[in-house]
Amino acid sequence: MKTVFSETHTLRDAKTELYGGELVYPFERPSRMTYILDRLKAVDPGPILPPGDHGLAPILRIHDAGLVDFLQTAWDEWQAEGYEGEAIATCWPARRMTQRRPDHIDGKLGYYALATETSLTPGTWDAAYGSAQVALTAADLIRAGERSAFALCRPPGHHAAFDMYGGYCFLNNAAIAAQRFLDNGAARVAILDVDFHHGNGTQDIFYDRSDVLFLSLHGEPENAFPHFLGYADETGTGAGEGFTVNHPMPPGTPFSEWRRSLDAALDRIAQYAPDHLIVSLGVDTFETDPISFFKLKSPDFTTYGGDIARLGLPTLFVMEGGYDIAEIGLNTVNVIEGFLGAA
Ligand code: SP5
Ligand code: ZN
Repeated sequence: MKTVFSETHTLRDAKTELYGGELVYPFERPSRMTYILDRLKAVDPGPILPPGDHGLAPILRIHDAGLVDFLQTAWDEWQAEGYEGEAIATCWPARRMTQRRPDHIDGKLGYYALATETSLTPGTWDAAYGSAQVALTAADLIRAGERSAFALCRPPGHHAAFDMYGGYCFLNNAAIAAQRFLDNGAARVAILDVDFHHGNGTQDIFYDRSDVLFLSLHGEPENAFPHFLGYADETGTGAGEGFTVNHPMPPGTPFSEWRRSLDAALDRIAQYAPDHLIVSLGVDTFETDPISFFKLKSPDFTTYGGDIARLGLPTLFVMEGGYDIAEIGLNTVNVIEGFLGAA
């Protein structure tokens, strides 16, 4: 399996995340990639390639032009305001307020942010752009006939919605790749999101569509970020009714239970018979992840990689979360190895 990876991810190196009322060094940090690359090189499932540049057009197939423009200009506007720290949203268009977009940077931050933990920094746009290019390039490998590919994206993408960033995500790499498949002739794409967190952004983007089946296994919104989406009764709307599938699970969920949800999701994918499968691959389901509450162990990642392979579909893995950095390489590459061992 080929991996696509870009060094531009290092341009995203925020110094601050608002966590527990303090500004801490972010969980989503550049060294995550170092550990995954080290493990990839040790196991060597295939070559590691740089992305091509596919420009803004495929990004704008998924995202609001206003969001894209905002991400490109926010840092300069923030600095021009005279602020010293990183750019953090502090107010929102909350209940019974207008949804107009203000011109002031403080207003725009609140308009486009869905959470406050994700600071904007000078290199954030360039890193997010590079991450989307990684996903597009890996999607094209599948289109060219590869059975599978690994888009080693950073920053991650699945929390980014049509016109919102947050949850460490700016552009929705998996959604951009899905649209790429469709624009190049695919009729149906399934996105299986196994990150610990609900893929609210991906769900939002495809909620009223039947050409993308979205399925997510995640910590229940009563107890886990993003808290305001991911309930089992969210099933799609209009033409998309029945094409969103959520499997929320409670604190302490072990692999045996998690795998039951995976089996149900895989059955639904098989019934849908997509041309391509995209896996939003977060390994924050690991038992010692610092911000999550599932109890998967390292060998479980190998097991479920095999489960996914037995669908027999052309499969694009897109990296999302995972914050137990010491084990992120092992757990991530275990999924890849498990897939290849059963493919
Ligand atoms: C891509 C991805 O995995 N994004 C996750 C973003 C989560 N951000 C908010 C985290 C809040 C964590 N609260 C955990 C409480 C543990 N005591
Ligand atoms: Zn996550």
